[in-house]
Amino acid sequence: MDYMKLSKELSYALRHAPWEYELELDEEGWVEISQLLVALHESPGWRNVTEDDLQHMIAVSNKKRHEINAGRIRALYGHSTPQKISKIATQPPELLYHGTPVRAVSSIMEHGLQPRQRQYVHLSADMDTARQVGQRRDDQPVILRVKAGQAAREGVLFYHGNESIWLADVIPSRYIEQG
Ligand code: HQG
Repeated sequence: MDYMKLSKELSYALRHAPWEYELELDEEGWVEISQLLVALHESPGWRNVTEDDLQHMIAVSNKKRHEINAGRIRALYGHSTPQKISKIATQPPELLYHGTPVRAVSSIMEHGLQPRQRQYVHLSADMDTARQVGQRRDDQPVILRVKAGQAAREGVLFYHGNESIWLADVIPSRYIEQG
């Protein structure tokens, strides 16, 4: 089985278009695995997918994008569905990072970091992760430093995604540094 392809399909279903699979995310983004499997089994490529395959897909992935608990599965970040996934705000580390294409920097320094198509702004816990995120769009991305601790103390909300990804609401540019 192509577990990377399965992971992409699940990210699409659980982050962006659950209705295409006749699924409804609960407030925290969970769906019943049994319901997800019914939907997947309708498509010829995924007729034989089992819960064990979903566990294996998570285990072999280079990023922790999904989690399973008590017969349910959800995406940990990345959502663009109209109803915002509810998260518990948490104090972040003092510094977080954001990798972005050169062409986006002037707009970010003017308007702050915005969620754009997603529900939350995505930040990286370390520069390496930020570089990888930025390289999806630019070979030589800019790594911005976000004064997350200070922003949180002054009222910006941050949420834990996984061990290397944090989420936030709009981050005003006064908390963002270049270079
Ligand atoms: C940019 C992937 C202009 C922002 C990654 C980014 C991540 C602005 C783009 C996760 C802006 C949005 C999310 C502003 C933000 N003006 N551009 N004011 N504010 N932007 O894909 O953070 O592999 O929605 O810099 O690894 O790139 O799918 O966010 O370039 O963790 O699991 O607008 O998605 O994870 O792009 O990536 P995205 P992102 P997966």
